[in-house]
Amino acid sequence: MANSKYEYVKAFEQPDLLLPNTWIVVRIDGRGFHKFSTKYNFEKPNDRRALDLMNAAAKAVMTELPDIVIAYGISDEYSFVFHKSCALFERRSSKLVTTIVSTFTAYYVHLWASFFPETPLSAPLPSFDGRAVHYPSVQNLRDYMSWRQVDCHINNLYNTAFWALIQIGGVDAKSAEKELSGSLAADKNEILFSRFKINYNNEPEIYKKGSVVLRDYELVEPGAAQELIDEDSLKTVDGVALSKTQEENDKKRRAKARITVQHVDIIKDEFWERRPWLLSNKP
Ligand code: DGT
Ligand code: MG
Ligand code: MG
Ligand code: MG
Ligand code: MG
Repeated sequence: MANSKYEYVKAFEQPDLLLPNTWIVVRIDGRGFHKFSTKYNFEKPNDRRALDLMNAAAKAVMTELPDIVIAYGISDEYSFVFHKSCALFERRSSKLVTTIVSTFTAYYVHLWASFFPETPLSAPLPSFDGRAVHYPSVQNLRDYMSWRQVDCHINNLYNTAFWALIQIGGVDAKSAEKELSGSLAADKNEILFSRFKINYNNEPEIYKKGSVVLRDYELVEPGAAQELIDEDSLKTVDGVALSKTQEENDKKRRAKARITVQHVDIIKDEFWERRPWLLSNKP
């Protein structure tokens, strides 16, 4: 069939393939959530409903996109990690980012009423921006994840101290800010403990560590040989083992796995050693 005379415009579309063989992180972030959190009276410094809603939306995204290996969320942001071998959408950056952003936003709005039953959403509705970054090595990827979790810790310690000074100490925001300026982590811990009897270590893990979303396979003991066998691969016909490709097994395993949200340390080696499939050469 003859092309229309208009079809040449397609040539204006620029390719935006992400580099092959690199880890892809798509990070989304709530637009203007400072204002949004005020409008909906989010509790300070942390609103459990808002975080649970973020986590539910992230779980939905991971369910719809089995290529995502792991996700990590704090505040109004979420990072979704694609394995370096991921071939989804031919690794087109805009297609990956826009799919994640719109799927996440759709679920955030759809699930809002389950988490905020008393406060219906009204315009302007929540929206999110997104970007894709690639990391060439496992070390770079882990440093990225560690960066986000350290950010979570630093912000949460500061915010916990800041709001304790205001809500319990009765000081105004300016004085609280002044008191905390230049303070070290130990100083903030001390203010919380000596002035407000708050032991920061006992604060909820979700606030201190953020939220890790992953597929829940059986944990492997650190240092143990990695042998993840799909039971179907052990099936036999007349005593002859049916060979299934590892890839098929992996796909099945991924689709079957329950997606869980955990509030754990992702900076130390232990998290990754116990879940070798996350960073293995085969996703
Ligand atoms: P942006 O991202 O440049 O469009 O602007 P914002 O306002 O979203 O700024 P951002 O993303 O740097 O900071 C997130 C804001 O969301 C921050 O002002 C605190 C607010 N927020 C997030 N989670 C909570 C929460 O659980 N409780 C409260 N009160 N505020 C929250
Ligand atoms: Mg921002
Ligand atoms: Mg934001
Ligand atoms: Mg943010
Ligand atoms: Mg289409």
